[in-house]
Amino acid sequence: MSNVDLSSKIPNNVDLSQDKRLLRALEQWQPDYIQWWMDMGPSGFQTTDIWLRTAISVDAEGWAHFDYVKMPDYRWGIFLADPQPERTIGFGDNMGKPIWPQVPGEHRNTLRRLIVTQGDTEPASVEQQRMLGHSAPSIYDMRNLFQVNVEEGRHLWAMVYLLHSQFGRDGREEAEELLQRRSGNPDKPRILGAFNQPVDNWLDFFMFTMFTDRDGKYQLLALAESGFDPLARTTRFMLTEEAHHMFVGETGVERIVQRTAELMKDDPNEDVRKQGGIPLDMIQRYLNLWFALSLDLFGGEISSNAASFFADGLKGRYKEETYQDHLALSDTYRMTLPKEGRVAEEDVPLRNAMNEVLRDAYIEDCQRGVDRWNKRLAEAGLSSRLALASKRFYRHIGIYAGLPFDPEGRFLDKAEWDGRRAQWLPSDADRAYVANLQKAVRDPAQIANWIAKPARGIKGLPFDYEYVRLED
Ligand code: BYC
Ligand code: FE
Ligand code: FE
Repeated sequence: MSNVDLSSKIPNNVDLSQDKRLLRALEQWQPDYIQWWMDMGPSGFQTTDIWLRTAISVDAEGWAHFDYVKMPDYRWGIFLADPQPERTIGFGDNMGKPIWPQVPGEHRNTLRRLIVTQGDTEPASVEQQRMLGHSAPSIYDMRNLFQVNVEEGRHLWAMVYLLHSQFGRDGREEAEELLQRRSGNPDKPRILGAFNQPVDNWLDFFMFTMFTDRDGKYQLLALAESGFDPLARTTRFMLTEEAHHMFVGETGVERIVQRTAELMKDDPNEDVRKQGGIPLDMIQRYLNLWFALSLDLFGGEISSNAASFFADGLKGRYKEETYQDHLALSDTYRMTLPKEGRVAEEDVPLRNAMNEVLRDAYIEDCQRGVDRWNKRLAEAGLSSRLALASKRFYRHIGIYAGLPFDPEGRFLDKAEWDGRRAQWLPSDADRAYVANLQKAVRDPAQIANWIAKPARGIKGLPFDYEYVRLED
């Protein structure tokens, strides 16, 4: 395993102390980052002790150290997965050639754009979630929120390290701009759609970490295949942190579903609202929203950008090693394209379909999570089920963008779609209802009425452990 320097101001396993210029550049960026964190990171709780895990090594076992930390003192560091000896480019036209330890000149601009796009999502998500600490349904959940937030901050560090170490002056400028854009700000928005949407409440948050962080997983897996080795190694380590974010989302929604199921059974008319729970149809509407927003993050179904990323060996497929053919020159991918108010199947050259290939792997993974939620409903003896909407529903990017498909994927006329919108997507009334439930629970043994307790606490500790030491 490579050496992790934890004594340095910026913990790292990239020998930062050997590269004085880079170290200076990062040390200059660090106070700007902290300023951004104080301005745009979690509102409140910045002087509170929180039981957080911090990366201390990069091997699969025991990379994490758990202790009480105040968030601004979190040891944001730079960690790359260990190099794989004699690694070669695994796909595309450069297949079999040596990987690039330095950014190749001919792909410099493209790689910079990919890294900036990835990097931009990380601080964006922290900005989106900044108010949620005030309305946490339990101390356990509050701690998980902050854990996710500091790690998204570290993911920004991961991308900024690449920009500073490989892209010279324009890299440093991009790193500054990553601290200047603001989620949801019309004058200087974040780059990708979902990262400008409000995350107003904990139902949004759990759907976001279930669906949007899971997009992160798939994008990172595709970048982990990159022939640009520093990018591959950075993203491989980020993936170890991402698993926890998706755990938070998947189990968060599961616990809401479980609680809703209990309340449905407690009432002769299965009326959950009367008892202060979140009705299933409302959960479904939030699911529809965040699933559709997250599908957009994969880009257009037919994309010449994606084809060149693949051809050049910059961005691969999910688990590229499981494919036989790494050139993807002769195959096609079947898609359903909208044609004059209906849909028709068409075969698209595989390289141009790479965004869709990744999206379909993602959808399969999402379905597994939804099946788990439905198991809860079945166990409770209820017949209602949650479902993923059609990938044509409520899209803003790609071939279905702006077209009036319903959640079953049927093409409607625009007026009918508009009339039924409130059945499918959270309405103002839904938002008001959920907002009203968001009351902070500060006793570590208690939990809000609309969500079930988790089966266990963190790292072998009980649920009611004091994960956040609130000052009175
Ligand atoms: N919103 O060929 P197209 C995460 C643009 S999440 C706005 O369809 P392409 C995280 C696109 O830039 C993971 N614009 O797509 C999760 C292009 O613009 P130009 C984030 C969009 O190029 C939770 C045009 O539309 N990682 O880590 O294949 C918490 C048409 O391009 C959107 C990445 O995204 C959109 N949704 O791009 C914290 C990986 N989609 O060139 C963190 C890096 C597309 O015409 N990015 N456009 O001006 C990429 O790999 C690719 O850029 C995309 C697809 C996946 C975004
Ligand atoms: Fe991230
Ligand atoms: Fe994440």
